[in-house]
Amino acid sequence: MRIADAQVVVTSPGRNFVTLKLTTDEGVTGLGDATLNGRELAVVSYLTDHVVPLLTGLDPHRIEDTWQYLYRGAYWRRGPVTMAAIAAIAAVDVALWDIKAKAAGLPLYQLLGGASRDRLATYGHANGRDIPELLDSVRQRLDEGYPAVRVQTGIPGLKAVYGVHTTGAQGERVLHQQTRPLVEDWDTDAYLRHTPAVFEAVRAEFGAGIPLLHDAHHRLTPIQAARLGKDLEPYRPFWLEDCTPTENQEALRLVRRHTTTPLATGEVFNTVYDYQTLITEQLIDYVRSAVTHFGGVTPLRKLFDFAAQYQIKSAIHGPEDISPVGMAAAVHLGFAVHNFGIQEYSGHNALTEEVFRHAYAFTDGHLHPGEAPGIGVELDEKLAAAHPYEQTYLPVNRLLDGTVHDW
Ligand code: GCO
Ligand code: MG
Repeated sequence: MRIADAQVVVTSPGRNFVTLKLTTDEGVTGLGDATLNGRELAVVSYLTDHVVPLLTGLDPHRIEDTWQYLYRGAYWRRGPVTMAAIAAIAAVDVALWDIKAKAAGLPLYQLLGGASRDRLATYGHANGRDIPELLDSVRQRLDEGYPAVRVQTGIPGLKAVYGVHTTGAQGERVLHQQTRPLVEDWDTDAYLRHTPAVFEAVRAEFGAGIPLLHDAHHRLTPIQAARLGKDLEPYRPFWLEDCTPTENQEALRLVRRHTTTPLATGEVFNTVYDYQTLITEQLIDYVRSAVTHFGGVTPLRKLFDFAAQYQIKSAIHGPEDISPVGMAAAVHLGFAVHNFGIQEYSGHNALTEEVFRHAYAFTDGHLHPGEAPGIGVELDEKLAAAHPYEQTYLPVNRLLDGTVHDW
């Protein structure tokens, strides 16, 4: 079997998604997600200009070899090019796994060692502009069956904060035609004072049993993160995510010295090297990389195996900007690895679910990959074409004095 055709499909059924479709000379197709939120077209260019021309004629069964060919063969790695390339390589990798599993007539998880569990526990997003609104949102997630909930609120005195939007199904931002990023504001001191009160209110309302998560979205210094971890300890959070800007792995040494609050990080990482200190020194408890942004199933599987030696678990990034193709790959991988921790899951809007029909199912707060061969996703290309790319950006963040801050 040989790869006969490679197509890059860009569609925006509510937000932008980039999908690679490979077709073999035997008519087997494979899909891969290459979506990089707010920088989609850089990946499209990397794929169409530099990857697609190399793919035709290759043996689709040679997944490891093709991955190394695209990663090592590019010479430039882990840097400015990788930002686009790693999503492009991920798309090729997942499309090849999809083809291999379809050719075998098996769901992908069977090729990854088979099921290690019956279903995947997820967490959903609860958010509110203030605490009462957050409590309503937590109740809604629990009514939907989510076994765990991430809690984010607005902060008194600030107009717009990460994780608190009112437009989408789980409060996600629905972005339309922006030529410039929105500007949000930030005050770390107000946040550090407010967040323990948020946890106290949620525990008072819903009791001690529900796993509660929180995402600090890279905004704190190590000592601020240490303070927050300590202040949250009485409420026993499931984790504190991305407490400091993640490029600096050493920062978590300081946080770890001060708190037993579990730590999760890695959604912006691209390679195992980004995790080296964090894993070998056991500075985190969960690795957050997505299949799409870590170069595919092949390297993410290796990362999970590496993390497992240090009792660190998986927690694959699963916001709405991971397409159903990327989500399907995550669900198959999570189903197969031993050290699965939890899966973030926000679902997608109805139109996206029509563009990408998928075999994975979300029932009672848990995901199952389904038994369709491959990753189990079908792309409706006509419907995708009816919803073309829209320019959008993630917001930027400024302190109250105007200084640019981490978003
Ligand atoms: C999460 C993430 C997302 C990111 C988004 C960026 O934990 O789900 O932090 O909300 O901000 O994926 O594109
Ligand atoms: Mg996050």
